[in-house]
Amino acid sequence: MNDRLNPDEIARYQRDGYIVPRARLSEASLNRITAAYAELGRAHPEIGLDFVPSPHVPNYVPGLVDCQPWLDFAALPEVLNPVEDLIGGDFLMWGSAIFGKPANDGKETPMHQDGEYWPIKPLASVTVWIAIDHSTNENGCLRVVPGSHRSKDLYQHRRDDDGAYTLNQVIDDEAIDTRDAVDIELEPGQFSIHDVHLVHGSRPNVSGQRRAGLTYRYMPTTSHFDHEYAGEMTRTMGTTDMSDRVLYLMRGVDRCGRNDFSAGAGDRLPLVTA
Ligand SMILES: O=C(O)CCC(=O)C(=O)O
Repeated sequence: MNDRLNPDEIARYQRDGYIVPRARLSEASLNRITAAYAELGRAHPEIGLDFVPSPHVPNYVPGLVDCQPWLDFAALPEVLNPVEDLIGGDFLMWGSAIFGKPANDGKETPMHQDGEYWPIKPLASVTVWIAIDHSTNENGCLRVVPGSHRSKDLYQHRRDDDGAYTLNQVIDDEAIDTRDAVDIELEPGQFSIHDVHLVHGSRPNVSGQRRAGLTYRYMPTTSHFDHEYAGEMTRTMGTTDMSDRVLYLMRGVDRCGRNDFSAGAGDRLPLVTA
């Protein structure tokens, strides 16, 4: 199947702040991801699978060193092509995470905007959210507020460290109108893409079905991933420390000329692009 986005899909992304492309991952790619996730769970029973940050960075989660597959998946052409259609031909990958949502007690992801805690100037990124399992209303699929990205405003977020959520930055219900929120239900191998300003979250998983999703964050290189500002955000807001975050140029060149591709040198794995 042609994995490029058509003009209608691009227009819907711009209007709603997210899209589920009509193309999906090949069966071979999905099988590789599913097998890698099973292996991660088998080799690391000590890791809480609700939220696995940066599986593509060795030892980011202490002891997790078999990270190459997770970097390889970030470079799948069937993922990069639609990303390029949305943000242009010059972009880098700076983040990944697995939101595993185990059956019966998978944690809620509170409503939030990703941009609240990312050190990117000007703020720009897309997230690709790949369904490893069926992702449904029952098992806590991604929920988004369509159009909430358009003003590019960031809502007031509250920090919540009590461990009930996958993330600690929360927009309180009173602050946003979630009446128009929609569920993004996906089959394994389908994926959604959402904008950095979009309000989104997901409910807890109280069903008997696991709901694992794999995410990658890509930003156009017209923006600057500011490592210094990242350190400042950690000190003042308590955000995850991204001051040494490794950046991978996925396509094109560094347009702004300020992105530091030497950061996190010891963590850098070889990037193999097709
Ligand atoms: O999968 C989830 O529950 C939340 C994912 C999310 O917030 C994100 O990818 O930005």
